Amino acid sequence: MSENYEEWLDFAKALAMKAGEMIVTARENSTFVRDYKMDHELVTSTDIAVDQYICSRIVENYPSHCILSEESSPHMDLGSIGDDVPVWVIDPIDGTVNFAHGHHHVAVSIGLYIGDQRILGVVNAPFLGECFWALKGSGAFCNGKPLAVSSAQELRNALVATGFPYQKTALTPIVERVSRILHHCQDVRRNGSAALDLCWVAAGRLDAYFESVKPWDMAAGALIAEEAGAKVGYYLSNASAWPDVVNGEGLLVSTPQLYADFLALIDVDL
Ligand code: 2AM
Ligand code: CA
Repeated sequence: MSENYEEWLDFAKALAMKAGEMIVTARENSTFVRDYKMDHELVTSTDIAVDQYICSRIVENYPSHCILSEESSPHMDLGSIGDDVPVWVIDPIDGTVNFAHGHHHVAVSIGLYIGDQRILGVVNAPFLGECFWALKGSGAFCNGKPLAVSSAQELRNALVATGFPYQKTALTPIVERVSRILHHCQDVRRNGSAALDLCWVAAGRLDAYFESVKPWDMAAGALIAEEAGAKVGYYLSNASAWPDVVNGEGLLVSTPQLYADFLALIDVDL
């Protein structure tokens, strides 16, 4: 393991903690304003402020690294980046709808990959007082305690999370899959933060999670789930424009025991 990895992880944890404080303060003082990206996707002034804080600190400390960020560089051409260049993948607020509505399921997500390897992930949930992290090959943790996926063996006992896109035209096949899950599994949760759904699979609080999400929603959480023993794969085989290491399209993450059965349940032509 590169000795830089530990240093980068500590740096990412410090950023995520400070960003978490900014988020809590903004909501306590109601000092944020709402706006809409592409007409329908909620973004607040706190998303932008936290993004600026995180990105400026990365540029300051690691000027040779690249940044893919939901708010400031979502169209970064990842194909042109060398295989040995560290790429930070940032979602300043994952769960913006929850943030704006006064819910607690909100997280800062910071991932880092090099080439085709996920190196580290930090997901801090400031209202819940939980900071999740993982380093490739070293396990996954929540507030310092090691994480492990659940031992659920059967679909009928599985608690499953998913999410619904802002794009209403994409809803029908998801609703059909949710209906199949409701018939065969214990229940469904829609918590509103993909990063936290992945961490909750890692913590054994959820048994499976599936959704189509963007790189910044999953870069950190996918490693955290993987390091806790989850299987990370796909229920859709659509060609993606994103490199595999940050491809969240048709993402399926579950305990290894449930993966094949769960995939068979939702892998239907819709
Ligand atoms: P965001 O808060 O950064 O926008 C949950 O389904 C995940 O998808 C979240 O990580 C959220 O990220 C994003 N998302 C996409 N569509 C959403 C919607 N309609 N409501 C809430 N979150 C949505
Ligand atoms: Ca976001």
